[in-house]
Amino acid sequence: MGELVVDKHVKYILSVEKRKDSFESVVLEHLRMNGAYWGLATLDLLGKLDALDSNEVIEWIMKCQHESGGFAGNIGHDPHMLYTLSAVQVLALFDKLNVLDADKVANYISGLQNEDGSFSGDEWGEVDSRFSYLAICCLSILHRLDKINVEKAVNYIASCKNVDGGFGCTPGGESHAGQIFCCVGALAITGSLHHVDKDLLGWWLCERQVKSGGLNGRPEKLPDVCYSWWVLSSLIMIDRVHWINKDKLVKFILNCQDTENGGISDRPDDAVDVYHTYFGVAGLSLLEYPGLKAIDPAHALPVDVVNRIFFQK
Ligand code: GRG
Ligand code: ZN
Repeated sequence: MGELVVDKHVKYILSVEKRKDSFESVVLEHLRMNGAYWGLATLDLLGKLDALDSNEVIEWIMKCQHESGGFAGNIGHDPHMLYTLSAVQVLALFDKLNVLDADKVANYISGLQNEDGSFSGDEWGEVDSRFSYLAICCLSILHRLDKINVEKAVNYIASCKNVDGGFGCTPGGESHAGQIFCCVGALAITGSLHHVDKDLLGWWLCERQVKSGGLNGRPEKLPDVCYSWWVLSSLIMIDRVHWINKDKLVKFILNCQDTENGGISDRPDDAVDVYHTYFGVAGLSLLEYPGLKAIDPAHALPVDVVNRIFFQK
């Protein structure tokens, strides 16, 4: 079996960052903030965050902030909860949360909580349990969870739970591993994991492992490297990670590397992208692959960064 080609992946991430007019960059223009989080978090897990000029990145991030306090995917675009968490996460990676007016960002987020405890993603109002996670994770990093009604937020997430133990995007929505990560993550951060039936959910999650060793996001679907994050982080948060075959999953992820030019794809032999490179490396970190920084399964940030936020105020 091949190894993780660390130097190639670092080179790949740096090249995507520089090639602002590349195909991938153009396609991802509106969510460049997410791309920045995926790329920079990957570099940090690989121990190479210093390969980039942090001042340039921070300056660009602050240009994406709106009057409302929320962040956009790029300069001149509209703010959304998705980009707001990514912006805060990247600042946390660089230990630069102090450049933020935390109350202003928290006001933007608390303004998106609805009467039933759910959250909208932006001013247009679409509701999804993903946005509950984004709000709770972001406010937790900013030490501002007191700005929302946490009890109502938790009850809304609990109402998205299904009889199979999983969670959907809204009450009654089909269980999906991505949504499960969001709900379990938000419940973990707020100390509310008693709402989860750990054995039932653990069973559903470990059944996501297919013959090749990879994980899928729902029954009957193809395996995909990004579920190494969505499924595995959830299993860890509910203490059931020993229910899957770790060695086979490591092999599946390593098989999705472009060993020549760097980067990781969703499945073996597909084209690589920054998103799957991040979730592949983050998955390997959760699997305790040697040489990688440990990652926190709830906040999706390296453990040393999370410790800095919560224990070194
Ligand atoms: C900070 C890590 C982090 C995340 C932020 C936005 C968000 C919170 C989480 C998204 C969770 C989610 C819904 C992930 C699923 C993404 C995905 C691969 C969707 C694909 O769905 P389908 O139906 O593909 O196209 P399948 O795999 O089911 O065939
Ligand atoms: Zn994927």
